[in-house]
Amino acid sequence: MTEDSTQPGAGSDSGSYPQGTAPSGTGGTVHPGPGREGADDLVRLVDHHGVRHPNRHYDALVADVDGAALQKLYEDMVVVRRIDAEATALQRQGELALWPPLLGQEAAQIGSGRALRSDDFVFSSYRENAVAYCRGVDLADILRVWRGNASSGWDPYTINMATPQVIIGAQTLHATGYAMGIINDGADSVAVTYFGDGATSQGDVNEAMVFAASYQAPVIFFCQNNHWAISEPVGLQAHVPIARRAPGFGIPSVRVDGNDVLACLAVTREALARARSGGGPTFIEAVTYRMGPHTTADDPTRYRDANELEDWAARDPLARIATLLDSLGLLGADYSDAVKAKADAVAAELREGCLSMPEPAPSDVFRHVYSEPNSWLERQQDHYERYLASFAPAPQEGTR
Ligand SMILES: Cc1ncc(C[n+]2csc(CCOP(=O)(O)OP(=O)(O)O)c2C)c(N)n1
Ligand SMILES: [Mg+2]
Repeated sequence: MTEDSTQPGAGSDSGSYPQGTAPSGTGGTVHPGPGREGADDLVRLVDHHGVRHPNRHYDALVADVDGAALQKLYEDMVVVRRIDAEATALQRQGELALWPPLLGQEAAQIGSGRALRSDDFVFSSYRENAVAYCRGVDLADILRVWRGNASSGWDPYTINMATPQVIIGAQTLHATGYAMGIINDGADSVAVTYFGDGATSQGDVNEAMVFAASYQAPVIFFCQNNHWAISEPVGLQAHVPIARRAPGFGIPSVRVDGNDVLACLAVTREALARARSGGGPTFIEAVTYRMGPHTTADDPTRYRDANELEDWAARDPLARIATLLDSLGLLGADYSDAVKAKADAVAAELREGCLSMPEPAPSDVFRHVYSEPNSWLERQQDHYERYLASFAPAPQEGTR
């Protein structure tokens, strides 16, 4: 695949949409911004050959990203890929019930996640484990739910990130409501909500955009278009690029190469600055690809072409930054060894945290339903405990 074929209007970026409706023209963005030829153009600062392209508008937003900062972004991506691989292995070994891999989406999540301030608040789906990493989550906490150990992984206020939402798109409403609260508080923090291409078909997401625009709420809608909603390709539900929908709600939008960590950082910083200064919401469509299965319970070979995966593997988000670092003389053996050692250490910590998680008592399931005592629930708990006790071995003759 040539670089040209990844440009909008050609190749598989546009191939996701039905023939004849490929991205083109200038109609997709309320504020196209200087440096972008048309509203549907992908913002891309580092191409998949690892070549850094100057950009009149977005360069200023990442001017502080020197070699060391680029190395840090690369390290983050290597580490979260390792976390993802380790969690997948834990699931395959029977230690987790399920795992939703993020393989291929590291740049979208690290680029956006590293743009945030600690007082911003994230509302995500189940796949944003790299964003949780950026927020400083305790590693074992990202596995707790998937191990069936707790109904929720962490206290949202410790890292200013709500626990993962599995009801598709619901978190966009939570983020918008939170952002309306930020206005009432007179604060300059921002709510950021992550969701997938499939989620944009949900009423919740559309309702959230209506409210966000009406109240000019400081919220970022960060859509990771990974091309699939389980087995449904994005082209089925989106006959034009998803980013084009937002201006219809009065929300400026931007399409970014979701496999370019630097571009994702730049567009998120721009959206954050807009929100902090009273400019309201922004919709970001990060065009990326889910290289793994939907979850470990899914088999994508049943519904997608192996060639598609091959095309996207050539645009791997980590490989392009590795190539860029190498061309800058910043991918030496010492640095590479240190990154690998860090990823191994994080993976070991994750595994240890998973295996050493205390098993909850079966009746703990009743503990966090209501904050106040509830007689109905107490009766159910009592019934359940007596039921469990019925499995206790009967006392043997002569042992009384
Ligand atoms: C309201 C609702 N409807 C359906 C589902 C079942 N479901 C789980 S994941 C998923 C696909 C979501 O696709 P997308 O939004 O693109 O996110 P991705 O999984 O690709 O990150 C669906 C339909 C659900 N969890 N919630
Ligand atoms: Mg998707």
